[in-house]
Amino acid sequence: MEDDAELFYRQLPKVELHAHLNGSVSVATMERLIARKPHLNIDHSMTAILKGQRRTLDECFQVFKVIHQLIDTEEDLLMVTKSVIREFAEDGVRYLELRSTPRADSKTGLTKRRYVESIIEAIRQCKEENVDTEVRFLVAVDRRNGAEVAMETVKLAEDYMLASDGLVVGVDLSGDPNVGHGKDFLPALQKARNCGLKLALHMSEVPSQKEESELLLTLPPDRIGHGTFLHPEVGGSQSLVDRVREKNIPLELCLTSNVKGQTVGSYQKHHFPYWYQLGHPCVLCTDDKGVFSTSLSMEYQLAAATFGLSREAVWTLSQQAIGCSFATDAVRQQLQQRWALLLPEVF
Ligand code: 6MZ
Repeated sequence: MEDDAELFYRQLPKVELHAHLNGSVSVATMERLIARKPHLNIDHSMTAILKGQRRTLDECFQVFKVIHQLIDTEEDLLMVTKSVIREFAEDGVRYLELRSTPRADSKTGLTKRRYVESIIEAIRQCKEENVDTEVRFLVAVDRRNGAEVAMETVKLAEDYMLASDGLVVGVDLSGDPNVGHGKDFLPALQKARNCGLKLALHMSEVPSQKEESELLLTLPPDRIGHGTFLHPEVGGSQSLVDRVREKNIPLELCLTSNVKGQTVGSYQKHHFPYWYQLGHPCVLCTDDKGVFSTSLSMEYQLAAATFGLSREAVWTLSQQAIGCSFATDAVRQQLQQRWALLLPEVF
């Protein structure tokens, strides 16, 4: 049974801006995938980190490898994307930006183009079926695949930005932060920016990325994923903080992901209050709701409980996220109106 607080957080209209598709697959959908591919001998403990459990970031990346084995056809992608969109909508997410790394698979005939098209098709089908959330797509560059693939990925994103009626809106830089260097991706990211794609970049997810973050800030990105080690108290620097603030670059903050992936010691030690108290735009996100066994309403509830936010403050936090999205002004306006209309239902 849902208690009053849970109901409030689920009904609260929310914006999700940092969700990796393959990390967002729920247990129920995972069951369907596992049943389709019994020969892989995969069980649930290999695809999700349950309550109370933690893994190193390295181990988290092993989990994605397992999930990728289960999702390797157009049919899988269509099914998974539709389920993820529906689950976010059921959790009260009214605007969703999904991101995913195009993969090809010679065994199943999956190509990177068909990968992107399957996701776009899923978004279209959800719209036709009146699933109550507006969805956009960011094409992800996996840093492990190097500069050349990054450039190809950006070209793909550019093609589909033009061919998707505005569904593809940007590019993400993600993948194991301990692999590769940001400088290798500057040309591709610059190209993305020049052709009108927005940039959502993982930055300072681990302590060793200080120099890389300085470099990426020259682009500058439109949003920063995590930014865990940007501020001086954790080994970042005041000049990094100053630059992020000057350019007013929103941060996508994923509490449970950071705690379970052990880049942050506990919820109390999360960098959310550092930035929030500065009045800097912060957007609560899930990162990988399937892998980290969370939901966006749970993330809001956790943030409120840990940092003592009132319901009004929580409302304002969720409303401010609209302005950090990559939606057009017209869509943002519609969302603002929806938020205002839904206000009396929540309080
Ligand atoms: C960096 C992450 C991530 O693209 O196959 N990904 N990259 N840091 C994180 N923090 C935990 N969580 C997920 O979704 C899975 C991929 O997203 C990126 C990784 O590249 C991972 O392989 P897609 O849909």
